[in-house]
Formats: sequence, structure tokens, C-alpha cells
Amino acid sequence: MPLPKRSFSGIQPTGNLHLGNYLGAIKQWVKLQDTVDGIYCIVDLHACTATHDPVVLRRSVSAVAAFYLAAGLDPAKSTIFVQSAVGAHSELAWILGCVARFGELARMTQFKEKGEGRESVSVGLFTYPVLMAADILLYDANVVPVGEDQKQHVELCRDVAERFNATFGDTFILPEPLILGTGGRIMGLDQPTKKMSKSAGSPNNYIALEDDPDTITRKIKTAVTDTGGQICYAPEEKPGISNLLTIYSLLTGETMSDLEARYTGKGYGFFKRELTEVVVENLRPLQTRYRALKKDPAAVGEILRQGAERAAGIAGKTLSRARKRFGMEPV
Ligand code: AQP
Repeated sequence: MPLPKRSFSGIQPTGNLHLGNYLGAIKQWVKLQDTVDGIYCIVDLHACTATHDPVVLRRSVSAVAAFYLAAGLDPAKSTIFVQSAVGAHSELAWILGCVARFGELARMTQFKEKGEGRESVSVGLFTYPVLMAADILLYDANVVPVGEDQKQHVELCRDVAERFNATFGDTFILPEPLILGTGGRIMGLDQPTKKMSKSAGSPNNYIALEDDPDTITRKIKTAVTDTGGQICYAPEEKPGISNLLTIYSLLTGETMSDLEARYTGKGYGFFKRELTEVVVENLRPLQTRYRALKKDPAAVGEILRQGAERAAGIAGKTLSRARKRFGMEPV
């Protein structure tokens, strides 16, 4: 199979980045960056689909950028930028919004989950997948490395692109989601049947990339486990311990069967103490680099500026192609 040429992905600056974002998304991007042209975005327009404070949003954008770099994204190999700095995202989203269908957006499970229990939701939350489709299609991305939760949105992106191509002529490349087998979905520590999430009600749901060793220790100690003390990977019957095993395996590269064999008869308490050490030691170098980057906002700002310049060059060409096909520029 030929190597994929370009990947696109992004994270919303909506709160504390957590282990799910790292293992499900950023770690994969770093792995890919020697073989594909990676375009990685801080999707601040998506973050506005929920009620937000503009000052906090700006701060979160800087924090996410610093985490991308601290986790190993190299601006010499990957393009890193802020979504709102490239106007083509909003313009293409409008065009695609006229091609997408209300019914297909209404079927998106993330919209249903995030809208659940709220008195009212923004139109932006409903059309979120259309903006995401624009993000991906602008860069002719072949692959979209995301967590499991985003698979449905990538599929919608393909459907909308296919419809556009069929109606107006070949314009967009159809992307494929790239999802880790085990670990595409890291679950909440306090509720292992739901995904770990920045906007979860309790901070005990997630291990934030910024958490200090004491906080990590406390969160893992109180993580929900299942009845029976056996340490085995069985996501249906034992979602709590299976989730902790997944985190351990993804951070160390050890297989589930090796871990199961090592921890046979050892008990949850023992396993949790060892997992705590693994998490703390894996996050330590990332956190050290993150703190150094936070002290140099000008350097991070310059990386984002250069990234936006390159991104705008690529996106502008695709947008112009789409505008022509759509009847907005002379062919
Ligand atoms: N629990 C998770 N396990 C694996 N991957 C995950 N991702 C998010 N949570 C998990 C992946 O991280 C990338 C960026 O996600 P996002 O922050 O833009 O949006 P999200 O999926 O909605 O993440 P959160 O944490 O739940 O954010 P909030 O609470 O703000 O909505 C994506 O690739 C996602 O799959």
C-alpha cells in the first residue's frame, strides 16, 4: 500500500488536554510525522460552539500549542497553526453546509451527547461536523488520525465530499480515519463506560497532561474498578480495569497479554501504584518541555504564525478550486 501523503487533525482548546487526547490523537501524529506531511490545527472555531470566555479561549489556544510541541510535534516536519488564522475554513464550511443535509447532521451522536440535558444549544454545535469537513478537505488530507469518537464525523466528511464531487465535479480528496485499535477511546476514570473528556463534570474523570504527581496518584487511586480483583482485559465485563490496562499498554508499548501475565494475582491496589509510576514518568519529560515553552510565548507565536502562512497557501488553492466548481469564480 502506498504511504499516505498528508494527514490533518486538530484539538479544541476547550480545557485541560488529557491522556485521551494524547494517546488517541497527539501521540499518533508524532509517530506519523516522519512519513507524512502533517497539518495539525488548534481548532478554536470549534471551541466556540460551547459557551466560552474569550480570555480563557486565548489562553487555552497557547496551552494547546505548547502541548503539541512539548509532545514532540516538530514544526520543521509538521505544520502547526490556529484554525481561525486561516479564513478559508469558515468560507468552505458555508459552501459545504449548503451540500450537507439536515438529517445527516441530526444523526451525529456527538451532537446528541453534547446537547443532552441542555436547555438550548448553538447552531454552531449542530454544524460542527461541517466545519470539521472543511478543515480536512482544505488540505487534501488522505488520513485523519483521530480517536474513535470522531470516526462518525470523518465518515460524514467523506459523504459530503463525495456528494460535492458528484454534483460539481472532482474537487476533494476523500479522507480515511486513522484510529488506534485498542486505545482509540480512553474512558473516564470515574465512569469507565464513557469516554475521558475535557468537559466532564468532574476533574476525576481525566488525567490532565498538566497534572502533578500527587494529583495523578489520587486520581488513579480513586479510579473506578470492577468487582473481582483479577487484572484482565475484558472491556465489556470489566471496563474499569480494562481502561487502566489500555493506558498502561499504550504508554509502555507492552502487550495486554504480557501485562495480564505480570499482574496475575497481584490485586488492583498494586497494579494502580505501578500504573501511577508509569503515567507520572511518561508525562514528566512532556511537562518539563511544556513549562519551558510557556516561558517563551513569542517563540510559540512565531511557530503558529509560520504554520498559518503555510496552511493558508494550501487551503487557498483548494478553496479557489471549490469556489470555481460552485459557481463563484470564472472557470
Ligand atoms: N477519551 C478519548 N480517547 C481517545 N481519543 C480522544 N480524543 C478526545 N477524547 C479522547 C481525541 O482527541 C482529539 C481532539 O478532541 P477534541 O478535544 O477536539 O474533541 P473531543 O473529542 O470532544 O474531546 P473532549 O476531551 O471530549 O473535549 P470536549 O470535552 O471539549 O468536547 C480527537 O482526535 C479525539 O478523537
